[in-house]
Amino acid sequence: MAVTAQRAQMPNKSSTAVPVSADKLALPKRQIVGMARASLPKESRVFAIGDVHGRWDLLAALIRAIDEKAANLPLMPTKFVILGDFIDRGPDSAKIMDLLMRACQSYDAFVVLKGNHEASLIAAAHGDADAQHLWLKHGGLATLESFGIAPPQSGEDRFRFAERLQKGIGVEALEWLMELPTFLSEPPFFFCHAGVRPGRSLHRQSEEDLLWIRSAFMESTRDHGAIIIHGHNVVDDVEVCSNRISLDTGAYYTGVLSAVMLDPKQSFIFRAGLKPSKEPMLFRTSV
Ligand SMILES: [Mn+2]
Repeated sequence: MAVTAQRAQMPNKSSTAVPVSADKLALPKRQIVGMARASLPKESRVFAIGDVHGRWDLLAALIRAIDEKAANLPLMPTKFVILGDFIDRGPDSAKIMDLLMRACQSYDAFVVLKGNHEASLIAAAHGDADAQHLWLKHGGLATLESFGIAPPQSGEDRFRFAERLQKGIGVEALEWLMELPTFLSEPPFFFCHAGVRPGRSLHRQSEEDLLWIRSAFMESTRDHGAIIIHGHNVVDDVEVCSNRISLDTGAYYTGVLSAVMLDPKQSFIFRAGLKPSKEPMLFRTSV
């Protein structure tokens, strides 16, 4: 599968679909370094949502924006992908986890990927002392609070805390978290939480890299064999590059949650939490 980069093209002003220029968005042009000269092989559409981190308010607003957009589009098979890290930091992890679990159980087309925060919670619930320490330090306390679980008590054994965590979150939800996939391959796109190890086949990536990789992936300009749609590495604004689209706009502290719609003909970026003047941005996925 060939993915060829080309110079960035701003939307054609005669387009019927929200022709917004990068200037109007105050989006630095350097962020759009290339376009994906590729499209989904058949009539299908994918929406991918970046790191939610406990922000129910932003997730609800983003889903509303997607819903409004989708109502005006031609019908075609559609998938929704949550790119992981939907828990921690923000206040509503329990509510979000419940919503996503039910959506997954009800719709095959709704895919939730595992992020490093979900992996940390799983390890913490299995009594891993280091994971418990790191998870609580990096937003896990907010998740505990959302479930009504008390933080570790002084002198509390790590296994005792793990047991309380398991009970508080519930076996069903914990098993669901453990079984979350780490990637979704929809050529010419490949969805995962953090990114991929450059130079390694997409089907031989380690879970460690898919969930945690940072600069080795973010700084790579090589063709990975698919365009990687990911979160994890916070960017000032959605980055559309020739080999990846970065969707983690730091929702928890910036108040901006981002998503992308990938369609055979054209694609949109959605942002929830911005002022109304910032409209969805259009870019092309096929030429
Ligand atoms: Mn992450």
